[in-house]
Amino acid sequence: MATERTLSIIKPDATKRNLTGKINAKFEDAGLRIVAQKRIQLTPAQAGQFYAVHKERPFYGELCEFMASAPVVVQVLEGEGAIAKNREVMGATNPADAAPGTIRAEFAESVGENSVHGSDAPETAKEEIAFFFSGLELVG
Ligand code: FUP
Repeated sequence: MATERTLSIIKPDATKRNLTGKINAKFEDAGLRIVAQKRIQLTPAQAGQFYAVHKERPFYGELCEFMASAPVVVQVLEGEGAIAKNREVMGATNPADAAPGTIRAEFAESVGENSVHGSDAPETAKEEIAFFFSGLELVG
């Protein structure tokens, strides 16, 4: 399988509870390398732009407010099949359905406040990485 890069976000519910290190350990234990990382505060408008694909969904407003409610850690994870591997490590969107040992099973508070985001396909990974990082910030 090819080496891939994927965009990950540690969300406000997790940064507020000081879980960045515990979540990063899950990525590293799974063989994903954190090749870029920064802690930033999004505005609701920036969160809305990032999640534009969901703008017709009933939870969109709440999702944008939540993503801007505290700092997030945005990161690029690299590894063999990194996109699918990261989604395995994250677990299902709703923590009630997430497999034991996954980030969402262990840390997520609800379907809305679910601790992490991960790109879902190669094309979205490319777009989402470019949304947050310049080429100069990706040192491998
Ligand atoms: P995921 O790819 O697992 O992050 O899930 P989705 O792309 O389906 O959803 C993106 C985000 O929208 C979720 F992380 C949280 C939010 N969401 C809700 O708040 N309620 C829902 O019913 C579904 C998603």
